[in-house]
Amino acid sequence: MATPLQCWVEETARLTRPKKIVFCDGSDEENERVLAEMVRWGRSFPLNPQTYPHCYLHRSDPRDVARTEQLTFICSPRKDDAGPTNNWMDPVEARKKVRPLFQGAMRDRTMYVVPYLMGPPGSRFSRIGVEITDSPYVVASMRIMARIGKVAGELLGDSADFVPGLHSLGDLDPERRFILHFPEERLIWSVGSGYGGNALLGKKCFSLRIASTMARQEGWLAEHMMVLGLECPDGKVSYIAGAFPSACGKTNLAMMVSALEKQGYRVWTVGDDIAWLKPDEDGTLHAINPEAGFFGVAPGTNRFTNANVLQALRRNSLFTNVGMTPQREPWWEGLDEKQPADLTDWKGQPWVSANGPAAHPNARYTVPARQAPCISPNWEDPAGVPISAFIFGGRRARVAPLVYESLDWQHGVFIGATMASETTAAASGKIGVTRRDPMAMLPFCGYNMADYLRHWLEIGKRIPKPPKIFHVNWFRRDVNGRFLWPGYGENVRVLKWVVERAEGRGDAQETPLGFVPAKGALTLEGLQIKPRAMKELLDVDPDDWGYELEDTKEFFDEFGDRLPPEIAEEHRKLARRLGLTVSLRTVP
Ligand code: GTP
Ligand code: SPV
Ligand code: MN
Repeated sequence: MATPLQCWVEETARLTRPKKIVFCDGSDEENERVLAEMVRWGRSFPLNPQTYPHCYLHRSDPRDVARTEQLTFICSPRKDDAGPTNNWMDPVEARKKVRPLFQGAMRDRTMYVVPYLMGPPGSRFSRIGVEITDSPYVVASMRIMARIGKVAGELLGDSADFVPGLHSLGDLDPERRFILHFPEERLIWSVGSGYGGNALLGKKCFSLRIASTMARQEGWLAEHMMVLGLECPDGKVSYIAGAFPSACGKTNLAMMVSALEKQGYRVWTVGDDIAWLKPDEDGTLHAINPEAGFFGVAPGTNRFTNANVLQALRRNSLFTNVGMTPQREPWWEGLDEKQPADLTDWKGQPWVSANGPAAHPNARYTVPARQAPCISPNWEDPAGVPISAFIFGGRRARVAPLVYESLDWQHGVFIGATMASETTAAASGKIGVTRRDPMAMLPFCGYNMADYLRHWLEIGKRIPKPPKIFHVNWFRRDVNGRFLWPGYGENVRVLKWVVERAEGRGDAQETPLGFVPAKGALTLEGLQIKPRAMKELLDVDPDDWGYELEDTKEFFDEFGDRLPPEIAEEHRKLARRLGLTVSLRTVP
């Protein structure tokens, strides 16, 4: 009897007509063959074998350099179940429309069958997926980002309990590109893109969009969050999970070199992009990082902003859409102060300033997590790590203070629900436009965002010791457009206060938004920052917040009466605390 996996593979082969099928075992020998095939495709090259052993540069199609949210769909039978913030396609229509794009799509290609495990082996959190793909670059990337091959295949056995994801590069034309999710069937179809979150199906497609629907049914959370441990001078490590939209600082925060290291504060990385969280018997919420690698934004990464990752990516790493030096080393804007001579740009042309930056703004490195010097000794703990605090943060030039703490869980969920951020190069489209992005999940929630907020409210009731919820903003600017806060390793000062507050210590002052650090409560020694800047960083401007209340009202009104009444209640309470009158339509 054929197993469910074999049946699906055969059916897919009949549809896509590959010249060969490879079942990936995840071995080193196999990896060498995949890398060789990747190089044969002509868009990938080995880098300097002395300084970057086992590293490759990959240049994706210039039309295929970021997630394409406008081509990403949730295909639940009812449009309302996808909700107003998702693109929706009827599942029957979706199949009819996209199936032809897979027909014969692998004719001259090898079809790789990649079983993978999201989460550490032996964990109750972990889940199995299988990606079928015709891209050797995707296989090589999946090998870094997830636990692929035997480890997953053996766990799966004859079971049907896996999330199938079918991926083909197609012809890479955005006109024929679709990233489809069928939450009811727990199925993913992706065609026409070879890039990141569009093509590495274990990442956003499974671990967020499909997993969020599983989590809702099963009583847990699948979140776009980094997870770090802050070690304090007494040796105790407290874990913080943080949701920030794409390219808003998760990786840099999770891997920071603490500015307070001499005082005994150190950061350990558990994950940089995705967290799966479950209530634990000990009464807290525990988190794992389902991934095994980091797919991080390269530009801006340097020995001051993220020395840990620079050290990690000197071997066994992939670089996508970065520039290259004559020594065949990867290069990107912000790596070092001086631009080297004779660079090759991300498109493979000799770099000239008229053509823009040498590295694409969304150029990325793909590096095994275990290579990071800051990796937490508990990062693969099957039980996960207990979370003391959540932080929500966006990229906001104005409005949001450096840090504030919610009054309680319900208010904290409201703070997450009202997150907003300026758009970045991680997704195609305009950059720098402020958009509402609840819990940094706008592009990643696999179901109606109103139901998602309800799920968050419910989960809180079921955890005896829920994490405290905070909001941060590293990106506030002064009137001249300069960042007020130095960011990066200095962010540890804020984390220190967060942990103190989570433990019931730390001085705070109440504002209409919640608690902000009291004067002197943030450790600022060794930091050159003017008291005026600190004041500006923590300022709550009633005009800005009046506008904010209007904007959130408009956003929430889209959900009609599906919006949890608690959210409307918090909106009303905030307006009252600010002395303003704005109320949601849904409020009776
Ligand atoms: P995704 O991988 O897209 O989910 O992004 P991310 O949230 O992990 O963002 P990442 O840490 O890669 O940061 C993205 C950009 O923000 C980089 O260009 C960083 O240099 C910049 N950045 C990160 N942290 C800070 C900070 O504290 N202050 C400032 N000013 N910039 C930051
Ligand atoms: C993001 O855009 O949030 C990423 C990169 O982490 S991608 O994998 O392309 O989604
Ligand atoms: Mn991300």
